[in-house]
Amino acid sequence: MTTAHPDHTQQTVTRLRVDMGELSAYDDGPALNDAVASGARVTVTWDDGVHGHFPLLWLRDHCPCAACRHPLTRERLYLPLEGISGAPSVGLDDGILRVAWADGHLSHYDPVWLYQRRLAETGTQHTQALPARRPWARDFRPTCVRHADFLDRPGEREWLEALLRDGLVLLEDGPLADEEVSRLAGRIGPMRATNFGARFDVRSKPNPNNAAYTAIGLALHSDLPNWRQPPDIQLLYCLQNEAEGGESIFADGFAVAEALRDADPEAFRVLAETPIDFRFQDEEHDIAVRAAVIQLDADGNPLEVRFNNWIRDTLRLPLDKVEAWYAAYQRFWQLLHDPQHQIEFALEPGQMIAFDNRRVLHGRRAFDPNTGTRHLQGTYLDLDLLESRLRVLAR
Ligand SMILES: O=C(O)CCC(=O)C(=O)O
Ligand SMILES: [Fe+2]
Ligand SMILES: [Zn+2]
Repeated sequence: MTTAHPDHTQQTVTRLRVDMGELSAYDDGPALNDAVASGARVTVTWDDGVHGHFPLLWLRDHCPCAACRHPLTRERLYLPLEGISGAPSVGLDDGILRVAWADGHLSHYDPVWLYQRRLAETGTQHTQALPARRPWARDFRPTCVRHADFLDRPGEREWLEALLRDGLVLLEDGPLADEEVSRLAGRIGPMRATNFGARFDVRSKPNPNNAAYTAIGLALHSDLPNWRQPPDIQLLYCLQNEAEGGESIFADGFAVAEALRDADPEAFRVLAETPIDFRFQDEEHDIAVRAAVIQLDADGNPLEVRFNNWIRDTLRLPLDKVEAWYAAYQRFWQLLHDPQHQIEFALEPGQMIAFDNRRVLHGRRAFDPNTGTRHLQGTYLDLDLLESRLRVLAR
């Protein structure tokens, strides 16, 4: 056991950094005061009084030395297939945790890196600092970022954080330029292509293969729930909106699912536990999947809402389950379309709405194409690349 030198300040720790083999920055944090090995664990104490317990196996697996992590790719080379043989000697070198293993290998660990990764006794371990999802309150209004600000790192970061937190964010004052949506999407990552192409035009078309390409009203829905992996994020960039009608409508599917759970637990259970069929067919495609309307994660929280009445396929359920399913669907439909759960506004030319297609449902009022043109350009993005972009911007 070693105790850090009493005059060991936080500045010194910041200077004496072990390269833990990651590109992400670990901000300054407390210094290490103490490290003790006992049994199969090392217990460390930081100068804010917090203790951390690290199993020896875990520490060996996370050694950042050049033999254990590739110095260029920073990927792990160490393979944790062997146990730890013999008791290591543990101490602090200038405030850095040193573990000298019985087989002669030597490891050093940055105190702040360890602090951020200390292991809870039980329960879910939080991973990395991405904005937590926040259900829409009654007075929810979308964050709006100016196009010019989005082109700068802080504005793009604000946009990404709002999108991850609220599942919806607005951009305004953009140019009325063809393909601007593709240029904006390109900052985040490659566009996610579907059977409607990588980039699609939403306007009323002569031979539509999709309700969006007509002028009819679209009730709240998610796009492409007939895919095993529906697109994560949808971008809709407004180029023209002169027609009468065509206002956009949105609802937080997760918040409304929770409202359903409160109001009618049985309806919630039915929608969460009953897979149904979704299917899209045109001349070239027949894309179908069977999945529940509300999908839950391992903790029972909503993970995805699949909701799209016009591509819901034949309801194939056991006879005794049919009525209960319709009752549950009606209940969810009514709650979603209750004005207190919706926001509605007309997109202005130069505005772009972005939303989490697996959480937030979208729709539009009918419009009259004889009164003017309505033209949106849309695309999809993967959530992984949104999160990636935010981590890169936060470095
Ligand atoms: O026309 C709109 O506002 C939305 C159309 C739509 O639902 C879509 O493009 O996915
Ligand atoms: Fe849609
Ligand atoms: Zn090593």
